[in-house]
Amino acid sequence: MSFAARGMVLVVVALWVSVAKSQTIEEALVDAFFDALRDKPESYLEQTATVILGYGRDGAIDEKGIETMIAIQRAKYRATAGRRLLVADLNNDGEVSRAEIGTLLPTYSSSMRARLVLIHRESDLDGNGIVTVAEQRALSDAYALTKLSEDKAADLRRLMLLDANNDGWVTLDEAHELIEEFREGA
Ligand SMILES: [Ca+2]
Ligand SMILES: [Ca+2]
Ligand SMILES: [Ca+2]
Repeated sequence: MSFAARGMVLVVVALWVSVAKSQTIEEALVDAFFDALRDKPESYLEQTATVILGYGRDGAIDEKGIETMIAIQRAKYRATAGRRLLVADLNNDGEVSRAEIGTLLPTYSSSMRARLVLIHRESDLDGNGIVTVAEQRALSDAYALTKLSEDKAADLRRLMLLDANNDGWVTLDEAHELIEEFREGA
């Protein structure tokens, strides 16, 4: 076998191993999801109801609805994080300078002063004293991802596993029936 052909075989094997591995991880996570469902059926039923009532349509939720929910919640967290700093954007140019922070500080209580200074410092990624729109967005995004992490998002997406009749929609009845089955089986 030529060197190139051997290289190709290695790549194919490596890809196969990584695909097999990722499937195993996803399978393990699916198992964990159903274990959690068995452990805390009420809490899952409540979570599913919240998702369906908040972001579903006609008493059901689909994949798109779950994605919308994730996007809306992350946007809210970004807005919360952004507000903390944008209150100091006194000249409304979208950026927050150290001078603007300095002007605002005396109007704040001592604990709030410390918070504002720390947020500004943390957000000023290149340390030039000005938090630009891009820096602000990066920090807000990071905050949103700590509040609604990829793991948590994956957990929400797994609610689609409750779609017993496989029509692409999870109804509260489906969630309820499945949880009842678990309860009887327990
Ligand atoms: Ca400004
Ligand atoms: Ca900066
Ligand atoms: Ca269904």
